[in-house]
Amino acid sequence: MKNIDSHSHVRGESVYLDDIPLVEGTLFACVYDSAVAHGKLISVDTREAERSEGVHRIITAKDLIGENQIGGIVPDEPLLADGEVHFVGMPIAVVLAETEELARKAARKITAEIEPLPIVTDPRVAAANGDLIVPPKKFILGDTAEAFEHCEHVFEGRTEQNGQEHLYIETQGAYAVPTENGGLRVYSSTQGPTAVQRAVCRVTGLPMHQVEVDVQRLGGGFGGKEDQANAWAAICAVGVQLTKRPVKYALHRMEDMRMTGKRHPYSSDYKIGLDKDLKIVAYEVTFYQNAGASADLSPPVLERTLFHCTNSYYIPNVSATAYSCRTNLPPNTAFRGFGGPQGMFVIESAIAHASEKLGVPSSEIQRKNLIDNGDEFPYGQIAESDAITSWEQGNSKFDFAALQSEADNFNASSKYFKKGVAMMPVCFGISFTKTPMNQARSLVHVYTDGSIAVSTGAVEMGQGVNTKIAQVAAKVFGLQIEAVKVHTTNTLRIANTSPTAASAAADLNGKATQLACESIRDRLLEIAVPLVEAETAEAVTLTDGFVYRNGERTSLDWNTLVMTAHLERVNLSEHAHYATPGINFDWSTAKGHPFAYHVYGTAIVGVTVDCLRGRYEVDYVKCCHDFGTSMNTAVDNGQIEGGIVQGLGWMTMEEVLYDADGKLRSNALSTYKVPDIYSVPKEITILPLETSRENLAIFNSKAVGEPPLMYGIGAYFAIRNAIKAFRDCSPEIDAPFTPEKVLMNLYSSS
Ligand code: MTE
Ligand code: LUZ
Ligand code: MOS
Repeated sequence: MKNIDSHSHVRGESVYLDDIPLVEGTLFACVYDSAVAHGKLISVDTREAERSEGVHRIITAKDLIGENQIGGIVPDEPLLADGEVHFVGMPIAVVLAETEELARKAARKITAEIEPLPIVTDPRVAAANGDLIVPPKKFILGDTAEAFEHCEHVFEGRTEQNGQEHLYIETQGAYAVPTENGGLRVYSSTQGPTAVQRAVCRVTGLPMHQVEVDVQRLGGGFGGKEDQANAWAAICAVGVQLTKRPVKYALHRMEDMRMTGKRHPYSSDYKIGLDKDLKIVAYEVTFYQNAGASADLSPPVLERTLFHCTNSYYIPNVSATAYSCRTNLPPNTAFRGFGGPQGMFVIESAIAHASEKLGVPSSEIQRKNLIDNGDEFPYGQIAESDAITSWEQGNSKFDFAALQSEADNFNASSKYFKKGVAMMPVCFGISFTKTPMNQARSLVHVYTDGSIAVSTGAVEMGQGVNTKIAQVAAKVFGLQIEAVKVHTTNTLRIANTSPTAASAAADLNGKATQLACESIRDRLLEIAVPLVEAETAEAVTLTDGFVYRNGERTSLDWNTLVMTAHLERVNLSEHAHYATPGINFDWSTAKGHPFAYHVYGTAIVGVTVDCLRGRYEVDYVKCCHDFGTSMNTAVDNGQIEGGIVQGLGWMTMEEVLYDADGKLRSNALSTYKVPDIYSVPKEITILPLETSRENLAIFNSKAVGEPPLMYGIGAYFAIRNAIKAFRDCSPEIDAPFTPEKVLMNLYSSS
């Protein structure tokens, strides 16, 4: 089963924001943003820009009719700077002009007088200043103080990890069109149509029923459009409100890189205690999250760091503390894994540290501590674990020991090329950690020609959710997928959506679609019973476009059944709601059962380091991954491959660089390197974990969007192992492992 978008993608016919035909009279927006990371905004001079060719209007904070606020969790983010600027790239004014070029030209003529204030870019400095976004969060299990006293081995250390640019191929953007009586239709490249609707309503003062948000698909989001699509839609909406003309703004790549937030960098301290059998008895960790200038999604990202701070391991005594630190950088935001990867990186670092000091392979410590059924996570949920099975099945297929000795043999005879291998287990919780967000709706129409239209709250961003939704409807009605069309994500058809995030879109929206389709199917079957002379409704089913009675095909086909039902005035539409059952979390005790289930997997990553140049290649990533029962292996394998490569990029070559003035230096693709076709692993092998466990996923098909990214962490430690094979050293743990850093570690004397 192919992705239903594959043909239109290949032909270039898929519609993205920039492909939407423009309405006559459309104005183009361009933001004038701060060149200073922190300062008092004394004045903005727009006079020359106003006289610039084609300029229709310039907007600053004082022009807003609604609230100058887009902070969703903490109200700390003005749409346009007012009185102060907090980061380089913060929007100050908006030019509206007749063409895109003229808008950009005019924006360059704006100037601002800014009185500099001290700039903080380091989260530890922010924490020392007491500048936190929210109060610190803590997870505690057992008693670490007591446990450390009885540990045979205790190791302490510090790790650094950098951010990551989302680099969705389609940049951020929106197009807002006026509708009658002061309403708005907003096309947005967003993962969260309702989030956009709320932000638009807040800055315009309109009620939500006046604002329609429509999303066809995204050219990638990766979390970067969960919250940060809001600003551009809000800017366009304000433009429409003030000019009564349609307004479009699609960011240029460098604007996008400069003005939007990224994955959160973290600086962390750890203390790990093991007993003589290499069991991890105690783990203490403190995370300093670099949140940037406003909260955005930093608090829930910070929480997920805590949820995943022990990765796939059971540790009986844990004390984890997390600080969200306010700095003068663009607000950092959701990025595939949502803080989980950052938590996992630190425990893997602590294990690597212990392994080095004890002279035992990391894999031995990892294996001894994998979480088992019935073990408790630090947040109180009891594991239904496949950590051990994924490790064992992966190992019996790929044979870590053999791969390790292959590397050792190679290293023994190679002076300037060294191989390194690492294992990387992953355990990722599926559900929004904020329980109320785990709900979705689906609207299904069966038309009188038998064709089916489905609308849900899920946004297609390349991950194939529309294909899965279409598969759900086709399966329930016993039809081919061609009978189903999945329509745009639209707030008029589906209200109050959670963003497409947390890897849960197919589960939540698929389940809602299943419920809607089943209701219509049951009504149709009731009509079918007398027509096929069946005894009961249970005796009839829908398969291959026909009604079956007691498992045998009848002459009643789908189209006839649908038309007959319509003539009998049966409702052929349904709007269903799904809410994940059985989940909860209580922050007053920091305990609960937040996740519908966990996704497990184990990867083995092998690299070769060129020890003259510091360059490296990833030879293979071999993983045993828990799909449950995949609905679509082509889509799911694509998610795994993409996730792995994105994770490798974060851990190895992608380096977000801000200077001390808070200015982004890696501000274009010439200075920010992402994996290309030459740097992807030479081999990716995916072994589906065989498990028969029931779960809450759609048709038992587990969420796959985010978990594979964390296999990429294995590459960091594989490179580190290769360096250690070159010379006896203890490289500090500071990701990403760029070739420059590798080279320094190969030769520097420290
Ligand atoms: N795959 C593609 N091609 N493009 C994307 O933007 N986003 C990832 C993942 N895979 C993304 C992707 C992220 S961050 C998430 S949360 C999930 O897809 C969201 O979709 P799902 O819930 O349908 O898995
Ligand atoms: N977004 C969110 C997420 O709002 N809550 C989450 O728990 C989450 N998890 C992963 C990715 N996005
Ligand atoms: Mo993904 S970070 O949940 O958008």
